[in-house]
Amino acid sequence: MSKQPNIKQYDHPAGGWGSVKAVSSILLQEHVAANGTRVLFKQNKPDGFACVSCSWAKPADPHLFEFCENGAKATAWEITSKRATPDFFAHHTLAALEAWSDLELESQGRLTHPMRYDAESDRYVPISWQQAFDEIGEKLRGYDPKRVVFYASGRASLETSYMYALMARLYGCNNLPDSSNMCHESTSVALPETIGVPVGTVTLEDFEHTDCMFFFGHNTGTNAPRMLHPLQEARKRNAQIITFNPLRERGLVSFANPQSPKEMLSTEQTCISTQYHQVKIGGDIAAVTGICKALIEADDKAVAANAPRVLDAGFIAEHTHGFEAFANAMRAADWKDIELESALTRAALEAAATEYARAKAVMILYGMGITQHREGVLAVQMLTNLLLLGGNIGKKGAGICPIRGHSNVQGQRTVGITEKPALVPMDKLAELYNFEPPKETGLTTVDTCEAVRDGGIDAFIGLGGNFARAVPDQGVLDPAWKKVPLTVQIATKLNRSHVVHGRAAYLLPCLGRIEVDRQASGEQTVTVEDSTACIHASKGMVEPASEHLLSEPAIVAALAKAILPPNPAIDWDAWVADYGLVRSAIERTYPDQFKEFNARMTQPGGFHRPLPAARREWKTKTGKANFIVPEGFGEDPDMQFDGERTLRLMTTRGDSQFNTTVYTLDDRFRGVMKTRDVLLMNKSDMTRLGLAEDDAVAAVTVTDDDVPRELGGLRVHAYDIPAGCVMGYYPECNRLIPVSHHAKRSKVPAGKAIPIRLRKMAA
Ligand SMILES: Nc1nc2c(c(=O)[nH]1)N[C@H]1C(S)=C(S)[C@@H](COP(=O)(O)OP(=O)(O)OC[C@H]3O[C@@H](n4cnc5c(=O)[nH]c(N)nc54)[C@H](O)[C@@H]3O)O[C@H]1N2
Ligand SMILES: Nc1nc2c(c(=O)[nH]1)N[C@H]1C(S)=C(S)[C@@H](COP(=O)(O)OP(=O)(O)OC[C@H]3O[C@@H](n4cnc5c(=O)[nH]c(N)nc54)[C@H](O)[C@@H]3O)O[C@H]1N2
Ligand SMILES: [Mo]
Repeated sequence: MSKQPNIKQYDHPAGGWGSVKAVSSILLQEHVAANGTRVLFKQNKPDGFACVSCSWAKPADPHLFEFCENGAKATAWEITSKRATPDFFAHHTLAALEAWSDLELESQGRLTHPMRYDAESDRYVPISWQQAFDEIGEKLRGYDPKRVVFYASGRASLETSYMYALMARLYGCNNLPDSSNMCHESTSVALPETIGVPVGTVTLEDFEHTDCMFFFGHNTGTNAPRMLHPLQEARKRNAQIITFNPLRERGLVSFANPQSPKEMLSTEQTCISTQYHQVKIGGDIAAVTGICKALIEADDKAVAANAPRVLDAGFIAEHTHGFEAFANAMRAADWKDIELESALTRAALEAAATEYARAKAVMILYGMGITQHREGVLAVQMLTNLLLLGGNIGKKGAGICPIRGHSNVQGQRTVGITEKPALVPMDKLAELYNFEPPKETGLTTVDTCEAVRDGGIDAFIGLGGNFARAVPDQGVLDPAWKKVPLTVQIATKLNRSHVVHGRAAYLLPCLGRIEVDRQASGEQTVTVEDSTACIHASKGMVEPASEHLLSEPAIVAALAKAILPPNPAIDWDAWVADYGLVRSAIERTYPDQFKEFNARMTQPGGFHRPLPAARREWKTKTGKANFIVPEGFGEDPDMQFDGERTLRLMTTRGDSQFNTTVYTLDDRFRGVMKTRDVLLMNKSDMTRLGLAEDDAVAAVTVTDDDVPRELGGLRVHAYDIPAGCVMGYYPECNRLIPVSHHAKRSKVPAGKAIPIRLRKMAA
């Protein structure tokens, strides 16, 4: 085996020529070069389609190319000319396909026909749509609704999502887990308690007014690259950007705008972060404690000296609850502990506090580095604590900005995809559709994993996504899926969740969002909600990948008709014929949020849902914005085995993937090329553990249950990362995460701090 290390630091800016090259090569790889460029012009435009990649905001006055390198990759991936036809399935048993990699499975291209699993030949075979719906309907009508799960990945439109959630509730359950359960659920639990809304308060306009941004645990250059434009503009106004991340992510270090001829033809690049703090994995609660402590103690001194206040005392008095208890906890925190837990110095944290105090308007932005921890909920609440000290919620240029994942994950929640009945206007549904909605809390993603493991479900329906691959503990769960009586997957491309299937299994191929959706009333438009709570219209423009595809609303309506008795209050066929009628139903269900939905959806920049917190109205139990007192620094209870051989593993995305969809093996910005089977670690840990560059190791999870969890064939490389921390790739490392290792209360799998040990393997 080669001993050549293939990890080389990438010194170029994010964006730049590397980005242009990556866009043209993916268009070629998917055989869509000519069509691809025409399509990219319409991406994220008011009269075009909403990008199928991330959920970042879409401006009212878009750039000529309002897409990024990774958005272009996602588009090329969907409009690919490759096809996974019945002929392909005739040639491969599922036992054989199980050995294929994620990249190989999805590389077969778009699914073209509805298929049913044939146990005798161990293959998927074509079936007519009608027969598929009849058979699925017959089975589901016989099951206990409480044992049926309706999963949603965050991509399907507001229209589809509303219909899907309604179908599940009419059927009789709230088992509506979604990708948000693995993602920003920590946000959805944390923010209602502190500021009374489940979503962020920042809008695109705030970027023009902020003078300081704190960035926690998000790899922006890779996962929301269009955000680099407002960041770059803010930097040009000399706004400060203060980043907390164990890795020096390229996009947060420097950026050259690939759409600016001037920057492309010169070596001009913008330095993005003005302070970069390489916090230890899971050290954010300690780091924010340090910043809050510095601010509160500086304010104490100002009060004593009768000098101008450091904190916004007026805001704290009028708008918040719990300040004194919080301030006392911060005063009592010991710098030694803060430094140890965060791996940052007191001086570094005081420097961050100084910028906070100097700024008139501060924003905090964050991603999975905050939410996917055992203490993810508390970590989010520490961020709101910090904002409240300076009155940085509900004013221009300030606020909290959870950077969402999937392009409509936030919107799915807005229209009812949730396991929590309290978040849904059940009385309204009861009144509109004349039924008794189920009251019991449904299954989350983690609950679903446990139920699959323990034989607790009869059927799993997946509206997109790749559940089996995205969740933890594959070693335990993969064999358990085979005992589930029925799995149904609505999808565009072949993935592991189709190969790891139930006893009866159906694969229902659907239109993607970029494709023209023709129904009885003509070509249809759908809508999505972005990370800043703006709703946008999206209209497909390329010909469908196959004449046999159905749209997602059509599939959901057909399933609903197959499993439910007729309901005079719902005409599913009329909804499919004209999605405007579904939007009217959404408006009737949520009249405040979706006023004049059909008229406003095409407004450039989208229309903004009203958020009370943004107006300093606090819909919390105390009627104020709440400070939350941390009990400690959020020590991970699963790191109790923290001996010197135990390391913290974070699983992250590379630059060339969308979640479980891997486009190529390269992670250009981190300089990891042609492989994902690596662990990046601190040189001192390697020396301490007797490991040399490119050594082969197995990672072994450290837990106290008796399930062995191990992943071999990984190569270690020295990297600029704090001691004790290791980076590996998602989804390859998912089998190392025990299902039980999830955030308290929000149940988000704690994929950012997995306790592991390394075992050296023969090379
Ligand atoms: N191109 C592309 N875009 C995407 C996606 C994609 O896969 N590809 N996925 C979409 C989805 S669903 C989501 S949720 C988002 C995800 O976007 P991100 O939130 O950026 O997700 P990750 O790739 O998991 O990266 C986590 C980041 O947090 C850092 N980190 C890890 N642990 C810690 C910690 O303890 N503290 C701090 N401060 N930082 C930490 C990591 O170094 C990394 O920079 O992106 C969305 N957009
Ligand atoms: N270890 C670890 N695990 C993680 C994470 C992590 O950071 N670390 N991140 C978590 C996060 S944040 C998320 S959001 C989840 C993601 O979990 P999922 O959302 O379940 O997974 P995806 O990989 O986004 O799903 C990809 C599949 O969606 C299907 N698809 C694509 N477009 C469409 C469409 O338009 N319609 C339909 N019906 N199907 C479509 C394709 O078949 C494709 O194979 O993973 C989570 N798991
Ligand atoms: Mo996500």
